[in-house]
Amino acid sequence: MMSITTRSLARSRAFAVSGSAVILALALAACGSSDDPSMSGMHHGHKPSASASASQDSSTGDMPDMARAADGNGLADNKDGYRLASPDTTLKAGKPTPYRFVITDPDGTAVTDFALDQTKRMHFYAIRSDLTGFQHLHPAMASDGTWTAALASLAPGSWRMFASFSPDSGSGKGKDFVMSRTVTVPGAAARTPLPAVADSTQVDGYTLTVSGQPTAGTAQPLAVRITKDGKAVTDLQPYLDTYAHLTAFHEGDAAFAHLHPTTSSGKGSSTLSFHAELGTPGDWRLFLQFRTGGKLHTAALTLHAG
Ligand SMILES: [Cu+2]
Repeated sequence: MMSITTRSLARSRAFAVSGSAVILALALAACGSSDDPSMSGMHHGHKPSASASASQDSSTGDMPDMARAADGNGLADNKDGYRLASPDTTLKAGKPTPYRFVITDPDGTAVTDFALDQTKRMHFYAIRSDLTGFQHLHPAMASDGTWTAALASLAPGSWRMFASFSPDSGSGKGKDFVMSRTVTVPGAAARTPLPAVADSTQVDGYTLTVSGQPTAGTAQPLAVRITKDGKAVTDLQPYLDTYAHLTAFHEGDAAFAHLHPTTSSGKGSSTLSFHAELGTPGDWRLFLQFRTGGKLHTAALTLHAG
């Protein structure tokens, strides 16, 4: 289902860090069937089409190419002539392991020029087919364009490796891409059932409570409140230039959705905005990363998009 029109609806979001509560307001649009990988890279604030998410008032129709606004699901390994290539189709289980890859341009040449996004030139995600094992890494690039993601130990099974980037030269300059490839980790693979849909979850002593009901095909705000010992958290620290980082994967195909809040800090309060692309109905596993006391926390929650 197309949901281009929902983009403009997804624009009133607020992230309020008030004295009493931390509210992450997410706007969940449904563009997962769309065709523009940039739509899934909403955190790429340098991209014009993503600028709406950085705008307080996004009522303007700033998507000149609405027809392309589909398919941000990241399941393909190529787009617009660019390609994610890797020699690593099988990785060993049970120990830290590197995953090597290269991004090639339409000429087949390795791309070495990438734009900074959220302080990084490459964002990398690993997820097992049952949506366990989430890893969010920032790989290092060799001078020849070969990236190496230093993966933590992988459980046996089928994995999907996502690269999210924006070339800084060539025909892809200014575009946001998300691509993925699968990797097999040999061994006895036990499938973990997706945890039930819930409106709260806990991590490291923090409780995250979600309110709002995302609906595929429409924009729905989703608020996440972070508390500890019953009290609202007020000591969120910046992580990748923002106060929270949200990634989501769709059950079944591991389609990708990515949200970064846009932050504007004021006296005693911050406002973060999210824009999500949950285009496919079904259950999504959300991974919300935030930082306090110098430590990164990753909470997970199953959300249903009807
Ligand atoms: Cu990242």
